[in-house]
Amino acid sequence: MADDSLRTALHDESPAPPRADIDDLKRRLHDHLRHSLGKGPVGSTNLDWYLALALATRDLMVETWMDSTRRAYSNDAKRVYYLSMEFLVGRSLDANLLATGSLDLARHTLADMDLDFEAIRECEPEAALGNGGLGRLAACLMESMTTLSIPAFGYGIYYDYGMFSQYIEDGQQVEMPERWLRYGNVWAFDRPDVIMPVRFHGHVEDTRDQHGHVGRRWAGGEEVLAEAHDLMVAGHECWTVNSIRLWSAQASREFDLRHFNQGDYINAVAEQSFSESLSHVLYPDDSTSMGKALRLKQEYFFVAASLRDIVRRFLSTHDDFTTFPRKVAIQLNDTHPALAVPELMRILVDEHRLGWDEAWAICNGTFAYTNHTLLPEALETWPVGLMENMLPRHLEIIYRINHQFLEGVRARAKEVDDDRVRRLSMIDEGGERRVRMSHLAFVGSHRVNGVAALHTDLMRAGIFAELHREFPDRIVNKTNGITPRRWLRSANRPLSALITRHIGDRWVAHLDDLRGLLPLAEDATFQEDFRAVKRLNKEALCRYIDARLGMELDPETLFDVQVKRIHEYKRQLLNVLHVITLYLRLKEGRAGDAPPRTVIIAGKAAPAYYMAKLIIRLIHDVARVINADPATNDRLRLVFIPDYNVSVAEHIIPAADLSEQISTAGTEASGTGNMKLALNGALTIGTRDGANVEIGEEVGEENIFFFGLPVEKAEHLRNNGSHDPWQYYTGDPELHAVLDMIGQGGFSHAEPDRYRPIVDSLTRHGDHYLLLADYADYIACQDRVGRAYLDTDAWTRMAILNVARMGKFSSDVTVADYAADIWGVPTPGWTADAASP
Ligand code: 26V
Repeated sequence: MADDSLRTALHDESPAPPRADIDDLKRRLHDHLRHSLGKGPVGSTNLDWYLALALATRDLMVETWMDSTRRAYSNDAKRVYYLSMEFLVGRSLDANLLATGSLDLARHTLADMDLDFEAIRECEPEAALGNGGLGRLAACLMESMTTLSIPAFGYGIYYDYGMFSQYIEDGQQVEMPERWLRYGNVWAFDRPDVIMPVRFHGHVEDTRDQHGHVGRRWAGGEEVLAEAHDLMVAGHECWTVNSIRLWSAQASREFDLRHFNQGDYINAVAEQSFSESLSHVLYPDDSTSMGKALRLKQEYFFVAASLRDIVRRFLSTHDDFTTFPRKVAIQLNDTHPALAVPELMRILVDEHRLGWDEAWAICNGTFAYTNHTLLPEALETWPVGLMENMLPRHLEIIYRINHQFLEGVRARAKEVDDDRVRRLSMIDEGGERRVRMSHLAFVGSHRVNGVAALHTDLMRAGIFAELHREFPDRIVNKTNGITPRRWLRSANRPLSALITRHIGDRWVAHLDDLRGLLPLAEDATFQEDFRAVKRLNKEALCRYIDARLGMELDPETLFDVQVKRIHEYKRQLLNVLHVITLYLRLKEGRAGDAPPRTVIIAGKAAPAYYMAKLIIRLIHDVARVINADPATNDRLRLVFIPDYNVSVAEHIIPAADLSEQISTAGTEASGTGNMKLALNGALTIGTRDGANVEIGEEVGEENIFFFGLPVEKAEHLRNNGSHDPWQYYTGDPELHAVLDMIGQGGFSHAEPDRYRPIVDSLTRHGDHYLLLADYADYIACQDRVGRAYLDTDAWTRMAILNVARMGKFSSDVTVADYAADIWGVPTPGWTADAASP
């Protein structure tokens, strides 16, 4: 610790606000307590105070929110619509206090009232309306669009149940539903007056208007109503407030009458709640497209309601559709909203009687599509039969889009190659016929983007190679980013304060300013302060873990962190192999002077993902054995933190020394946790995958720990038929011992075969994600990490350089690039002297 004054400064960096401001906030809190919540100060709980504070903060946002809407209307500004099945917002109190400039005032006021700010903050329910990376990216991009003063709307689903809560029982994951709306939602305005009818099933009929024009019309079937709920999103310093409009399902009146008139009241109510169940729950699996009808229904439900809303807003100030693509940009977050393409065609052609070609040009000019995964099992395809039944008109439109597209291909080609046509088609004809949603989204969009440079290259060369040949300018890269407001300024107040003390606070909106820290990387005092900050964060995490798990950890040890969804491709198992390797070395006195480590893992497994759940169980069994071993437990600990979510991430990330980004090269599209950890001063151990490659380019090869097979070699190994994992098993005594210990019940004495499936998947079933091929290099790289950590000054220097060079990964930069290259909208909040995207 540099000195006590630093410690004091870091805990509470702000001078007390004027007495009058404190008194004013107190008055507003009491006001809300009484008039909004119907409570008096006596007997009010932390939850009541949270609600009062949130309401008072919301009051400060409403004016800007309305101003922002008015401004967009009066300027006839082009609006950006971000369509996403998921928005992983997390908590909003801190972000909104920060945006409205009232964070310090709130802290001082609550302290003045003898209230516990930290405890009050923790009362906010988590808005976990997403699975992981894709949903969190949507939240970061919305925040940055707002900060850049882009008139933007998110559109999605108001799930009653977001991501499940993860409990651990007997070392195993148990899922519990989380009713996050049980105390209402301060940050959303319900709009029972904004309702959009959405049709399912029914039939298609021919029509003829009074001019004799023939057309098609979708009729009959059932109708569900979509009701709007508007979530406010504040930008930095609250110049602009945008909204995320989320839809919940309501039974339609027509439905009510029809059923209730039949006199079967009880069954009618039951059926009513059946149609409302559409928006009940988020699908918690982000790794396999299971082809469930309810999921398709959810997709169409929110797409239909959103497009109706978008078209209504456009027509309120325009007479026809000619300028539509100049006024409306719609970004499709993966293929989940890809039905927007045929839906907009249906609206234009069937409802507004535009010609097909004109409508198609409008669609293509409006849509852009972001791809987030190359894993074949996660690519969405829907059985033609399912779509025909649920969305008969859309299937017709998709057939026609496909027909015209393939005609074009044939016309452009010198000779017709049927095989090529088959590969390009929107319909997969091998086996049960299915609609390829990625082809629909690709052809319907003017831009298609990957989320990191490597991923975009792999899209061009791999899954979209044929489409790329047809449209060579369509695929572009937009490397992901993270918002520095949440992921540094708010989650890591000690580091923020230290940075601001040296370079001012402009970095919060211009992250590239962190380069101002470069000269300080060599500065002994700054290094010492930087270490003190990390130490403070590690102590805080230790308290958090002790409070939640009753486990005491040593903040002096190297905090080695892997936090993300549990998936075989992310290779948490490889991390466990390293832990066991270290354990055996320690037991056998072969660990040398390796520094003491605390390995921290957190993440959820999809409820139906057997292997992922077994890996969680293994982590717990390994942790139980090694943490209880007095021969080693002062040098090695393994901790699994349950129920990983945005708020838990905010606790863990600032305390990390080492960031594990160890996916098989070519599998992780980008990663964003990698950026969050590096921005908070963790060094990365990683493969050359996703955005790790670009992080390496920015921070310098000497400040990151790369290991493992690069994409080409990994692919070659997998594809040339010679991959023989058994060889690694028999050829490496250390690996052999580790796998035997797992496979023979060394961590599961009561059930020695418990982990056979894991060991067999590696040694006998092809080791699809190449853990054994990368094992030796990973261990060697971890040894280098251990040695580097022992040189405290050099390590600190590297960590500072990481922080200083992360400017590229601000989601402001990402958004500015989308705005210029895809949406064609100005970014008034992005000043000219900021880093150019
Ligand atoms: C896929 C599926 C498959 C169908 C069933 C439901 C469902 C729900 C979500 C997903 C999305 C998986 C894709 C995803 O989250 N990709 C992650 O996107 C991040 C943001 O671009 C990126 O950083 C991660 O590398 C990538 O895995």
